[in-house]
Amino acid sequence: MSLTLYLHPLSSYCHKVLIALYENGTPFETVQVNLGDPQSASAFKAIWPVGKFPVLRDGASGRVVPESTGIIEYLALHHPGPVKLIPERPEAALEVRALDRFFDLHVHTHMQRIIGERLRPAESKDPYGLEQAKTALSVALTLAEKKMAGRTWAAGEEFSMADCAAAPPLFYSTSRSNRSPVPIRTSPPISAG
Ligand SMILES: N[C@@H](CCC(=O)N[C@@H](CS)C(=O)NCC(=O)O)C(=O)O
Repeated sequence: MSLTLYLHPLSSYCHKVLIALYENGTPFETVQVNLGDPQSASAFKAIWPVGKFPVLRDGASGRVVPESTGIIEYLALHHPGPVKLIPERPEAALEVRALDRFFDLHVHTHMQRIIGERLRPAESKDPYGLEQAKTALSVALTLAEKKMAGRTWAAGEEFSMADCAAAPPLFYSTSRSNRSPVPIRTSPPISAG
């Protein structure tokens, strides 16, 4: 098996890459990273000193690919499957890449910030930063709602990397069942999962 994904099972950015792998039935194995365990953390940082997952290692090429978008681009190029994660038509590819950036930077980032606030120790809470993140997330969700209205998938009629980027933060932002930390609302409200 040439592909190894370094991940944590609760990591939403890892979910983004897992969606791409599963969608194409791409064979891979996993290494679970536990940053709380010094041995696991240092083994992982020897591969990717930044210490953020997911990271993909391709045993066939010896290549280490960090960053969820970079990993999906790498998979699309070197391990393509029946589902085109990046469309061939340049204009369609542009839309997919633009939405991938949108969901990472304007939805995922704020969702992480809001969930991260729950994990902070009481003496390190940042209510001002939390409010800023909630507002920014609400703006982004309203935009996403408008952009995706009438589309089957995030970027149009085909599944793509944009859906891999959209699904994890939308799930964590809107799911009641996982006790979303804040009731984020768009106008009109998007349906909660
Ligand atoms: N831009 C990165 C973000 C990755 C990221 O934020 N990963 C989180 C988990 S979802 C992480 O590694 N957190 C551990 C830490 O920051 O110590 C990507 O797209 O892969």
